[in-house]
Amino acid sequence: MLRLSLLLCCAAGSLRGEQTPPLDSSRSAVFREAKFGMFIHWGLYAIPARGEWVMAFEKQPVASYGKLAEQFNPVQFDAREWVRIAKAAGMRYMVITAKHHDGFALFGTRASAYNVVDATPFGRDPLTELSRACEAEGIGLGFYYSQFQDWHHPGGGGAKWDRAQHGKLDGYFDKIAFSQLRELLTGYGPVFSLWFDTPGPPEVTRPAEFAGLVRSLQPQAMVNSRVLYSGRAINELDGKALGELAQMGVDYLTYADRQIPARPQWRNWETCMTLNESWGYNAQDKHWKSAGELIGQLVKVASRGGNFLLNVGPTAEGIIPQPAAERLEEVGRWLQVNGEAIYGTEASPLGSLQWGRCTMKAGADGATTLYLHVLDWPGDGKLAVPGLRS
Ligand code: JFZ
Repeated sequence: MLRLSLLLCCAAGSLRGEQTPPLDSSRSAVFREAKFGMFIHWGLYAIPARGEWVMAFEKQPVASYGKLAEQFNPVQFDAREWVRIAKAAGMRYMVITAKHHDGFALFGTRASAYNVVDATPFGRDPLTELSRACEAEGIGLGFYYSQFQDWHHPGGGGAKWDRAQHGKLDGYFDKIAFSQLRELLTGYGPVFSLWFDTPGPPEVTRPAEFAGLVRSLQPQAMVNSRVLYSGRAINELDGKALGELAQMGVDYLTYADRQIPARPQWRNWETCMTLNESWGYNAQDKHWKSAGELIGQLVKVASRGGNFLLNVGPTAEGIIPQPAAERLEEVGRWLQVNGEAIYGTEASPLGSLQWGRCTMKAGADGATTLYLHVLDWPGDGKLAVPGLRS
């Protein structure tokens, strides 16, 4: 499929649609410019290679799943190579699972021995190495942190199938979650974003404290809405709820996985997407999206004003699977040519178009640039751009 970006300048005033509470702030500029990031799901679950939910799906006892740590030795891990792949793909930031629901910390933490430095033969801290490699290349580094669900530490949230999981939620929060979050916010330089997930009931899961801790220790870090709301809830938020989120220190909305909102949004939001159908490495999953499909999704997300966070699931050896790397490279080649129509753009004011999608940039001089992404050339060769008065 042929994709072209045409450039069209018009002196129209504001072409933005209705303004909703924007969740905007001084912090947002870099995020809005960046548009495209790499999501990384990596942990002990890369060893069984059946996805990051394997422990829960198979109700594996805490002790036996935990033994995977003794095998975790990704000697081929090279932070600079991962950053090179992200950068060549045109990605401007990455978000990595510092701790997923299995409770295993992918960083050196004093709050729990269940971490990559103390419990594995590998003994290195991948987050330290990534933070250095990202800094050297000008890539933002954000952390996914499962603040509520934790299947390993007593009192952690989520389903329970083992006595070892029983305990007080607040005990888990105070001993593990807040301590580890503090370490992530103080030990790795500037943090691009905090990506909370599966928040649990707000009355007992202390969302304001989580957001507040980020705000106080890393004033520039972007906080996602999953500190309070699951992805599905995002569609139903009214102005009041959005105002409360902003008040809490939340900077952007995370839609449900792989979901792209039906209409343009002039506020900060992000869609996370899998390259195949899995987040954590899954050896059986060969359902890779084509580069063309991925570019189409990136354009669709940009045309509705969002960021696209595209996931890779590295192997237990520390390698980003080849089919993933190949597709990312191709997306990067497209962005080399068409990046101007993606980075720093906002949602299209043109509504749905017969032939493709549109992104927009408002210039300092009051002029507006519309980028037309032509996905299907009209048969008569005439490209109709509706709704322009100038
Ligand atoms: C969560 C995690 O459980 C999953 O393992 C992965 O990390 C993913 C990115 O996030 O899964 C979700 C969370 C929210 C929804 C669906 C799956 N949702 O709101 O539809």
